[in-house]
Amino acid sequence: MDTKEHILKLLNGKKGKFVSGESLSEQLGISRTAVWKHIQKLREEGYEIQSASKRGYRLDESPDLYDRSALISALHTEILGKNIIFLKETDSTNNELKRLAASGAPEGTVVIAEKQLAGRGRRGRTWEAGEGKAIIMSILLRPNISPTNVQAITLAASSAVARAIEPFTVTKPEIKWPNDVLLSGKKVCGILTEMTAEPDRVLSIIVGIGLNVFQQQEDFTGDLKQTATSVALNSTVPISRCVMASGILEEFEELYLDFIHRQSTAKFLDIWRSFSCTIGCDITIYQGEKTWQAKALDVLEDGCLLVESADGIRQAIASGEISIRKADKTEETV
Ligand code: BT5
Repeated sequence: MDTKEHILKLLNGKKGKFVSGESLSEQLGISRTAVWKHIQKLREEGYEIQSASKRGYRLDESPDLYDRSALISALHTEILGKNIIFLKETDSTNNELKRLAASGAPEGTVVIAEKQLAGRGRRGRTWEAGEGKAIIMSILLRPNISPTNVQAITLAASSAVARAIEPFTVTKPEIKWPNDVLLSGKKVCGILTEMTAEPDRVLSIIVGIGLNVFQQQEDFTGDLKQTATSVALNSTVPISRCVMASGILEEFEELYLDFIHRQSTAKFLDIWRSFSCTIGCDITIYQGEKTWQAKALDVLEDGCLLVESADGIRQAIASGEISIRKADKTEETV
């Protein structure tokens, strides 16, 4: 963290209260004039910092800068985001992180981009994210687990997103199995998890998160006009992508470390269940050419969905697509 970021962190810690120039200069080991120069730089970046003689400096507003220093100063994690690469533009943050992982990037490395030229969904689908309107980020994990546990880790990611956006939204976020986060029945976030593994050991997992933050309805095109939404469209409070991105990383880290230490998915599956809009519903399952109907009963320890078909046969599904059948028999479109 450079000195400017350090000052921001100290002021952020006492947001709305004055911190004296003397205390800042002592904590940082620099002169009060140097402190003042850094404060000026922060003001130029859009931070509203009040100053008063004998009282010091007070941070009033943080801009939605979505840059390295703003994000780092908002982030309180041990691993995730300790190494952040911020890009103006890339093909896909998952691709970028895959390249970095191949050359030895450490666990917790995060790639964030303002714009993706080839954003990817699952099974070759595309992910649209208007420049400056979304959170586009990928997280590198290197857990010592078997490949069969990876699906469960991806459920931790959707649980983390749901938790991180909930304080900003007027409606409760919902999660559609496995990983779509919805607001008011429309998709606000998609997650693409990719892994490299040996038969019994994971080498790396890349969790790519695309979250619609500032889009207005007219920003969505084609089918997305009906199926997509953003946090802003479901919020009445000021929104900052920095705060939201750091919130996602903090929530995800808490769930991930709990899983690694206890070797148990219980904690985040309970959270996942509390946001689920799938459990208890009649669903249609699409697996390759096969389409069938069942009732979703629960999510299992390994992240599979336990379903029961009309003839009473229960089975766990590990992959595929589902749509939720509503009481009036119309299919949900997302
Ligand atoms: C997903 O796939 O939902 C995973 C999306 C992951 C995107 C992130 S962004 C950072 C990282 N880098 C990448 O290249 N990808 C990840 P899937 O379940 O297959 O859903 C894709 C479908 O969602 C598309 O076919 C569209 O119908 C819809 N869609 C595309 N963009 C959307 C958006 N911004 N909001 C809501 N729905 C969208």
